[in-house]
Amino acid sequence: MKTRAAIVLVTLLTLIFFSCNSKTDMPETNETADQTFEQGNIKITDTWIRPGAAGMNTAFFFNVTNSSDMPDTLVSAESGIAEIVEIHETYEKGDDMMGMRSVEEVVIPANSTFEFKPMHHHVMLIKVINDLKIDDEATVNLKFKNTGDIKITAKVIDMKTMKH
Ligand SMILES: [Cu+2]
Repeated sequence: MKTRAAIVLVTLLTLIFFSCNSKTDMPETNETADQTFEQGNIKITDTWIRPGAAGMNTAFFFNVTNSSDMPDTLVSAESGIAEIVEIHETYEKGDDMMGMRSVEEVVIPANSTFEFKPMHHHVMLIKVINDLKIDDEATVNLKFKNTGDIKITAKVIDMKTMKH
């Protein structure tokens, strides 16, 4: 009887172990990559790219934290994944219509975090070279007036299933 109970127990524990284990082995799709890119007083986090088909437009999003007592300015973004890369802002066109347009630069105030997010500022990827599919990764170079270049990588994520 005792042996049987022990066997049942071992089987149960094994099952629990493997079911827990398979959870942690699941690919981290649909989550923002927890990567941080830091240089000087500038930290880039929450990088992600919206999926896009070759020849079409999509966008790149991220947060910038400036821990300096001085403002810094994002002056350009460069990447080989699109024919044209621009810094964009979203604005109200009137009649409840939203539009977007390119801006020369974006000032990141001192001691603050600035979010590049959908319906706000973003980096526009115009005429994507290859399909950008979920879980693909791409490199983007962000150029700041004071801090210089910060090379980051971003994952392609489906916005609809994002956790935040
Ligand atoms: Cu845009």
